[in-house]
Amino acid sequence: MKKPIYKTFIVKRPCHALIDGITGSPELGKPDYENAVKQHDEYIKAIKSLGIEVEVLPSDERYPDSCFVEDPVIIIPGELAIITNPGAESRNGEKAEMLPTIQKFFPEEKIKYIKAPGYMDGGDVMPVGDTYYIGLSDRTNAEAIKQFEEFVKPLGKKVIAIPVTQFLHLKTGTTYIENGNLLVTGEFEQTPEFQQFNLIRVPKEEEYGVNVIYCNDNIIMPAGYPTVKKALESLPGYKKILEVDSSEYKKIDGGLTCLSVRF
Ligand code: CIR
Repeated sequence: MKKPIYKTFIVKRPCHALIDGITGSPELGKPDYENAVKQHDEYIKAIKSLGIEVEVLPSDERYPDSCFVEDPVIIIPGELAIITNPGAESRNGEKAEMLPTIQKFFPEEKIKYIKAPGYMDGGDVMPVGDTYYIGLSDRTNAEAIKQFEEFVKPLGKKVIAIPVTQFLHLKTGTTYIENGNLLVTGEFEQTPEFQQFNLIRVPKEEEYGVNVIYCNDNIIMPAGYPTVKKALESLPGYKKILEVDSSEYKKIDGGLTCLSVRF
């Protein structure tokens, strides 16, 4: 299976309102804004150290969760950009703010739009070669998956819907790191469609560590997940495993993939 080659990541600076981002884990407390900015700086530094161009968008106080740029757009590299229709009301306006940036990279005929009653977050979309696994979650519905399939089928891509019940998004509980390796935790350890992969099972106490970024034979993972780190280090085929502290984002259910659009 051909591996993707990444050249550009889009990120967006966290805003002060980030402390009021949507969260399913209020017991972790509110994010510390200053520290979140510092962690974002480190995130950008790690990406740049891999030779990737980073397009850094300014913060937007109107949208507390807008640094999670993965959700309002999905890029099918070299083919299309799909502007999603984010499933959380307070985030839906982020799609219009993302559009001018996407228009810098794609002509209008290559930009598609998920439309109501379809709604989708990019955090639910996991590409594996020409197959797109898409989480059927609180943020992504069957109608949106149908629209997505209509956009990508003519390009020879396949879409498989995966029910998500324990996590915010599909990629909150599983990420694909190429070479047939899939990190999984919770319900995704049992998902029939995933049994064909080399499953790297992440224990419950380290479940946040399942969300890692694959980038050109390197991996960026959250700091503080030793079992995940050890498992990744034992796999052949990876050059660097970089750790980035994303603890402030964890407090509002954001992982490392959520903080960038990669293509
Ligand atoms: C939200 O609930 O929408 C944000 N607090 C977290 C979004 C995380 N995004 C992602 O997993 N792709």
